Amino acid sequence: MAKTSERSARTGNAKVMSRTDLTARLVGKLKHEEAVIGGIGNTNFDLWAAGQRPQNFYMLGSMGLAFPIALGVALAQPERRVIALEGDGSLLMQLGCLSTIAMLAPKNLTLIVMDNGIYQITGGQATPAAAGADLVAIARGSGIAESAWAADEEDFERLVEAALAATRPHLIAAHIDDKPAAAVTHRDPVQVRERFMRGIGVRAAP
Ligand SMILES: Cc1ncc(C[n+]2csc(CCOP(=O)(O)OP(=O)(O)O)c2C)c(N)n1
Repeated sequence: MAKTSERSARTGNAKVMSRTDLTARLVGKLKHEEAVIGGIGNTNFDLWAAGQRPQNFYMLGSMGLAFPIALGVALAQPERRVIALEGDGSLLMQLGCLSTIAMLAPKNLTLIVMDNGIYQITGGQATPAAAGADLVAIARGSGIAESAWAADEEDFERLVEAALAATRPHLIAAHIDDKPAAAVTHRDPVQVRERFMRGIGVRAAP
């Protein structure tokens, strides 16, 4: 497995950051009932820890579905901004979604990849990202031209602001450390679904 410093050099010397901190910075910018889809793994847990907004959907169970679910929400609700958070291992399992997103090009979709180079939640095994797969290069090659590594926290915030004002999909990748998430999502799939459906206005409150 390549050392963190080698991986950073290959991805433009992106700083290794905290997923918990970046997630809180992202959520702090959301003022318009934006939908946020958290993928399985620690992206989900840190989204939960950053505050349980009714417009958050917490994917539990299958890897690689945050971006596809977010694409569906973005197409169904073009007036709402939609953000998806995914781990590198999960995205690498579902790379085809990138070219589909590029082809459909929703104006309101932002993709964020938290790349720690490991399948952290199942024990820290190395992902192909640790061996050299560059998720930004893959996204660009899939047709998402607006794809970038966040160099540091300020750059991450700048990229998020640009993405939230954009009219085509953006992908932001961040090198993150292997610290555990700040909380664990409460596992109640029915509640997760119903709260989200009400949160995005497609289900009336009981
Ligand atoms: C289709 C599928 N394969 C395997 C698993 C087991 N599994 C759950 S989370 C996970 C690792 C996720 O890695 P990543 O997306 O990089 O997130 P991290 O754990 O690093 O936060 C694995 C292998 C699963 N849930 N679904």
